[in-house]
Amino acid sequence: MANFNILMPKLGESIQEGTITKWFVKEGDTVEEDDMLFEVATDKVDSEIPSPVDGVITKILFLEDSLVPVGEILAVIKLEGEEDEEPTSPEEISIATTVGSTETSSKITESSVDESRKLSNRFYSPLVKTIAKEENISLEELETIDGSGANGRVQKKDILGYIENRGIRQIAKPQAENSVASVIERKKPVPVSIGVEDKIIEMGRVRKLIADHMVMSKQVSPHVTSVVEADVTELVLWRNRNKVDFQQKHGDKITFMPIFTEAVAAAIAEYPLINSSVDGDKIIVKKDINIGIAVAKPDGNLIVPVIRNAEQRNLVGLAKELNRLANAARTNRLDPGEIQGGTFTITNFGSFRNIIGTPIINQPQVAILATGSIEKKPAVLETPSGDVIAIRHKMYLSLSYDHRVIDGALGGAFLRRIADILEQFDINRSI
Ligand code: CO6
Repeated sequence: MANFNILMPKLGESIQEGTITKWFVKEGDTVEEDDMLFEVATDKVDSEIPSPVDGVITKILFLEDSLVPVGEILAVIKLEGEEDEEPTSPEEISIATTVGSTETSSKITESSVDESRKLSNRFYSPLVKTIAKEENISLEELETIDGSGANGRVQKKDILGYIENRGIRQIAKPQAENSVASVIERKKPVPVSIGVEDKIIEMGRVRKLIADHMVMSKQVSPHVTSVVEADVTELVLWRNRNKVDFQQKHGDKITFMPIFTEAVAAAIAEYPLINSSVDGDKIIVKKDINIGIAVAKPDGNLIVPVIRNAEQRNLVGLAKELNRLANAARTNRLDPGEIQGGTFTITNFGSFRNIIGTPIINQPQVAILATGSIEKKPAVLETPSGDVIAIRHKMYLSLSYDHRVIDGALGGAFLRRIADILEQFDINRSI
């Protein structure tokens, strides 16, 4: 019988697994090409996956809430118009769907029944296969290892590195019980008494993810926070002067966020260690400056889309990308890849007029900047004719950083540099 295997799609460059949050079909259903089959969630983004073929669903292999590695077979569709043959027929067709691009790549492989659990058709050298066998690493597990060779090929050093860290890794078991909720066990350290009139709200999937990520971050990184004040009067006056013209000329609004982002990218270029991650005993200093922006969603959740290569964009480019990502985040239209790969995060709680906060690091990054509300304040100014008190626009910037790798001197100097860049904003800058 000719079958299409529906595989867990690769939803982003570094995504290795996804949770099936909903099946739109059941065994025995007839589907047409582009009919929705299931919804898959990776981190905080949900994607609906359509059928690439016409046919009948003959098998569904995972229940809802299963966490499944990329490339695993999720369901089998008997192709429309195909007659039943002997069950041992060797022909098998598998399809790999790439979501987030316009391309859908399909691959037709001839394989024996034994090989029908072959996953993504990655090539493994005999040496890698031997090591995997000796170490009891299954094919499914092998598929989760990042390969550093050409086209993501797993090399000897990749599998050896994986084995070294294996003890501390959470391997996704293709079982229904391995839901996101159980990947990190939510502990109940303090018993809670519930009164009859108290309201119980079940945490949604995204809320649980945020909760787990926050706890994990505090456990992984010793956080410290430094705070500086910046006089951003010139910058505020420049925006007041150019707000309307900027929108007319570029078709996008200009807020303070793109200016904060530009200042952060410039400061990171001077203090590259801020743009790093900790990997065991190694510090990985990232080349690209990919700045995550915390966006508050209307449903009360928080998501962090990433402005890639922020250092290469000008103010107009930053404003456009920020507005695009913030809108996509608020309307649930982000691609999974758009929340991946951040190397530093900015959270702007000035949006709701808070002035100082101590943000939690977005792992595996090592620092996060919080920008407070810009407020008018009386301030002492030094002038040639003596000190005067003037009304100035001021804000607090707070930086939480990972004390494993960033000490106070570096964190403080980096933070002060951001403030200095903002204070030196050229009021005559053209738009
Ligand atoms: N000061 C003064 N005015 C501000 C500021 C600050 N810091 N931030 C925004 N605004 C103004 C902004 O210029 C807009 O003014 P108009 O153009 O004159 O209308 C207005 O407020 C609305 O700005 P908006 O928020 O729509 O756009 P912005 O580009 O500034 O920010 C965003 C985009 C996606 C960052 C923002 O919409 C958002 O979601 N912010 C909340 C992020 C958040 O919830 N972070 C978590 C905070 S909790 O970190 C936390 C430490 C703990 C407490």
